[in-house]
Amino acid sequence: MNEQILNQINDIFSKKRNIILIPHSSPDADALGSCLALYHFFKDKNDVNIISPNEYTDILNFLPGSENVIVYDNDKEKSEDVFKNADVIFTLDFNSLGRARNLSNLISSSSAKIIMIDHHENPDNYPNIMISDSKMSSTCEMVFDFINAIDNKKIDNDIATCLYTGIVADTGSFRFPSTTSKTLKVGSELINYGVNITEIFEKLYNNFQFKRLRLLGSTISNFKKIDGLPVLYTLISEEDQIKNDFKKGDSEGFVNFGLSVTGILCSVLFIEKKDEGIIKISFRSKGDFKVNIFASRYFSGGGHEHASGGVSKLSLIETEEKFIVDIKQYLKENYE
Ligand SMILES: [Mn+2]
Repeated sequence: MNEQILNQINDIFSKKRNIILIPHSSPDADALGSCLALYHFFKDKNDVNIISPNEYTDILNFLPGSENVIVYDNDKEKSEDVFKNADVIFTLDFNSLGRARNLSNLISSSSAKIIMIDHHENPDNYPNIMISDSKMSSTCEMVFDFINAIDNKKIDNDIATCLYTGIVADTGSFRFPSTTSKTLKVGSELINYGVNITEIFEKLYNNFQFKRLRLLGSTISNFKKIDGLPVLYTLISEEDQIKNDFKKGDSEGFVNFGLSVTGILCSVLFIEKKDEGIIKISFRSKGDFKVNIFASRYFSGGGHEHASGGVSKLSLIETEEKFIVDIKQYLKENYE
């Protein structure tokens, strides 16, 4: 954070503020961890609310303070009241208002100062203060720097637990290429605040229902290879979801299994969402294979070079057929 931004921030928080912290829709550990860390940081001297656009996986309920999160979909009236008094809005772990879904109008029509902290590429120009760095491992790593720049004595066990969880989740436990020596240093400092790393690992990764394991089994059996391409893909139909009591977040990480196969550089997961009339798509890749350009060109999506999302309004089978044609075309144009 440069000095000019730090001065602006210090100026804003020189008096008591009504603050709203907003993660992207269906928040993950990084988005919610960032919100909750800032919640603990600001709550002594300010009025702070966290509003999530929609529900999220109950796996994250172990994060300290999560009982205070307002879910807009479940509590519209309260959320709108909170917006009326807001002085400052943080948008965390996203950089285009569309990612806040049904909250985007409330954000853009608010007179509050908007502060973005985010690590995705190509940020939109909506905030008053933009703290954006796509080289960062996670928004939580950026929030660590943000808090330290303002008050380096303020991090406590609650803040450290939220930040550590977000960093672990976004870096695949310090494995992904976005992990730098500084990321590990931040992790190490957070452990010094008493973070229980084994407990966080257990809560995040060993905390599922039996049916989720069955769903993982069928998702792995469904993986298909496209002849001659370093690509695997798999599908989760509506039927698979009903059979296995699918809950939000259950398919988190499934797509990564495709990349465990020798020679595979890209793995794709299609999830049928009949209620929304769409197929949700997750793209993962490694090495030179950049998946964000493919996701945006063919499936109205985007994200990071190695981790992107997209959508299709076709049926599951039509989406699969379209994908096979598109990925062949894309590889021919870009990698031959
Ligand atoms: Mn993130």
